[in-house]
Amino acid sequence: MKAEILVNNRPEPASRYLSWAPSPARIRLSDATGATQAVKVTLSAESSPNGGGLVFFSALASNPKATLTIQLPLDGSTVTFFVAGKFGKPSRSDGDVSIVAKSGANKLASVAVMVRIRKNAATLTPAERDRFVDAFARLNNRGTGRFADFRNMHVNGAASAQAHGNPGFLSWHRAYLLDLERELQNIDPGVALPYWRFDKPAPFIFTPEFLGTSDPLGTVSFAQTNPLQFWSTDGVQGINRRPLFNTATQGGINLLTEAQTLALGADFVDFENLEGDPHGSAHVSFGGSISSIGTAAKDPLFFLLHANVDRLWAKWQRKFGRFDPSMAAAYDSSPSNPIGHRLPDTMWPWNGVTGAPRPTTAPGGALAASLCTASPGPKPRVMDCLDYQGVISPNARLGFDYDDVRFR
Ligand SMILES: [Cu+2]
Repeated sequence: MKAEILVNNRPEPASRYLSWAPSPARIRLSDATGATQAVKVTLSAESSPNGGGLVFFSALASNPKATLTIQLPLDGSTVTFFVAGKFGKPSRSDGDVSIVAKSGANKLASVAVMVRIRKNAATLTPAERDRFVDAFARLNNRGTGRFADFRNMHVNGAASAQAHGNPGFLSWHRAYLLDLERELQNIDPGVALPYWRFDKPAPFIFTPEFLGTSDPLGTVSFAQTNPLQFWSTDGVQGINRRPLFNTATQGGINLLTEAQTLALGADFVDFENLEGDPHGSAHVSFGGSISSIGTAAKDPLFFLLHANVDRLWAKWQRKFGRFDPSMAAAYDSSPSNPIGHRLPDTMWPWNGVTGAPRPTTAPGGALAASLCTASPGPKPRVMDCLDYQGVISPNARLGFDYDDVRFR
C-alpha cells in the first residue's frame, strides 16, 4: 500500500517549499494493494535535528494541528488538506523536515519539504549565510549575470518615479525583492532573502564572510572564501560602502525604531511616511552607492535593507489587519496618484510598458514564476502585493514569510 502527496498541488520538487501561510496539498492512495475499504492515514511531521516544524489544516479556516487524520478513498481519488511551517520553527536546510502519512505503523508516503523563511541576517547559521552569499554572487556572475537587470530596474524606475516618492513604493519594492529572491532560488532553492534589522547593531552582517568590511574610503573587502569579492556592476569590480556609524555596536543613524515605525499610524497614508524615516535614514547612514537612489541597488546590502522595510510593512499589516486592497486604510488611493501607483495599475518594468510616463526601457522581463504559488503573476498590479499571505484571498499568497511575522 502506498500514498502520494503533492505539495502546493504539484509533483515537482521545486514546489516543496512552505512558509507560515498554509499551502494547499493533496494526498491519494496510489497503490491500494491489501486494502478493502477507505484507508485512515495520519499526517505528521518528521524533522531532522534543528529541522523545520509543520502544522496541518483540514480546511483553511480550521485551526492548525500537529497531526491530521484523513480517510483515503480506495479508488485513489484525491483528498485536499493544507500544510504550513510551524511558527518559530523554520528550516535551516533544504528538505530537513518531511510530511509523513502513516496507517498505523506503516509509512505510506513521505515527502521532504523546507520551511523557507526570510530570517534576520544576524541569526543565520554560517551554512545559511554561505549559501545565500554564494547564490547572490552567482546571480551577479562577476558582472555578467542577470543581476544587471535588477540594477537597471531600480535605476530606471527611480528616474521616472515608478518606484519611489508615491504610495506604490512598498508594493513595487515587494515585487522587486520577490523577483530577485525567486532568481536566487532558481540558483539554490534552499535560499531565502535575509533582512538587515537596521535599528539594531549588526556585528554578524558587516563581516568579511558576509557583506564585507569597509575601509575609511568605503572600499569593501571580503574573506578569500567569500565569492562576493568578485561582485561587479557597471563594468567596475567592487563595492563602495562607508558606514557612518559603528556597525558592531549601533543601528543606522537617527532612524525610527521598529516600535516607532509601527506607531506611525493605523492608516496607510500615515504609515507610508516610513519611506523617509526609517527607510531613507537607513540608506543615508552610509556613504557610497547605497546612499542615493540611482546607485543604491549596486550594493547587495540594498536587498537586506529593503527586506527589512518590507518586513516592517508586513508587521504593520498584521498589527492593523491591512491585507485587503479594498479596505481604505490598507492603501493610499489618492486620485492624484500617478500611473503605476494606483491599486489596479500594473507595475513597470514587469508589465513591459515603455514610453512616457513609463521609462523608455523595461529591463528584466516578466516577474519570475514560482511552482509554490501562481501569484503575483508575470505582470503584477499594485494591489497584488498587499495580501502576501493570502489572508483575504488564499490564491493571492506570494510564498514568502518573515521569521517573526505570523500568519494573519
Ligand atoms: Cu531603498
